[in-house]
Amino acid sequence: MIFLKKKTGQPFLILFVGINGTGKTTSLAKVAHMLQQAKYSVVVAAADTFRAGAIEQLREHTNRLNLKLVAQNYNSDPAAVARDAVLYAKSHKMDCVLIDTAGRMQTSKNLMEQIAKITKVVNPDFKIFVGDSLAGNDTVNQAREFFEHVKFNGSILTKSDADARGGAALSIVKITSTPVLYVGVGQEYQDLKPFDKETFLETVFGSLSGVDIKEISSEPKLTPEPKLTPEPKTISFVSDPFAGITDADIFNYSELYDIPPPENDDEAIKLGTKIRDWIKQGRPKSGESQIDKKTKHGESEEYLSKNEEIKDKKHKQDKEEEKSKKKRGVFGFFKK
Ligand SMILES: Nc1nc2c(ncn2[C@@H]2O[C@H](COP(=O)(O)OP(=O)(O)O)[C@@H](O)[C@H]2O)c(=O)[nH]1
Ligand SMILES: [Mg+2]
Repeated sequence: MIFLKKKTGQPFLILFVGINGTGKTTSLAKVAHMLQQAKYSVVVAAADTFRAGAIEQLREHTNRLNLKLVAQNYNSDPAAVARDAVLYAKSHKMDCVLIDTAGRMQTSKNLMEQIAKITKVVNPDFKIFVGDSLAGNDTVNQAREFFEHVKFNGSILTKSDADARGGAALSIVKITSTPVLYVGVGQEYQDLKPFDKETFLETVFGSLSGVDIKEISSEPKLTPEPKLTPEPKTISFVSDPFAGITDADIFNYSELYDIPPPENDDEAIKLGTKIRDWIKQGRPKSGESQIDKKTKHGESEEYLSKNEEIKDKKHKQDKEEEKSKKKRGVFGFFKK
């Protein structure tokens, strides 16, 4: 990108945003160092004219890195500082301008307006949100707010060298649909690493080196994924056809309709289904369902009783067949 812009003879402008203390200034210096290593010329704009010491801190970095710093006094207009830096870069045919900004103002509205003004005046090519990976959800909320006002292109997560799990990265990427570009891993200039998915996943979910491989291979199903998807109902059903049905209901239903214990899984599953239906219908006693049917369909009593007779016959037959297999408690045998 910088290379393409360089071809046009214009400097490439990068704006750094984020709240105080997250590591904006440090990250800017690291990026400056990285660009220098890649043989790009860099100008730095001290557009944080609000925080005491901010200009001196930046000057220390630019002195060490031997870079040009464009600065004015405290409380001067940051957009003017940024514009000065851009003019300097143009007149000196420099490749990049890195713009540091304030991280806190009287109110967050002031801050957002100030950044919006800088953006309007110099029109940066690239905007980077700097977030502290230690601050977790706070960082996510900051990213959300900054993104609303400054549609940044990507972020740098700092302090990943400390004991941070870094889950914030996931949320920021999701909320803003912009990538995490680099992570800060220390206070030296070279402590800026390209964001690496593998390393990141390892940081968030733990290192594989600490995991006992034997344990995993003996229980291959213990991967986190299946845990996330709810078990399909049929599986729990097969392991217990009476899941969700109380012993009392099984007992009452069996008494009411004189059902013997099931002989096999198939029978048990069928019985379980019947009991569930029976419960769903409000546990009607043998007679109740008739009345229901009658009022529903307006069928004659005669027809119903006839119908019931047939059913009854069949039921009796079934009963005879299964009488010999009579009850063995509430199907305790089923558990293999
Ligand atoms: N350990 C560690 N410290 C960092 C990192 N980035 C910044 N810092 C420290 O965080 C503090 C605040 O950084 P600074 O750049 O001044 O934050 P700013 O207010 O956003 O400009 C300083 O003490 C930095 O040295 C990092 O990646 N790792
Ligand atoms: Mg700063």
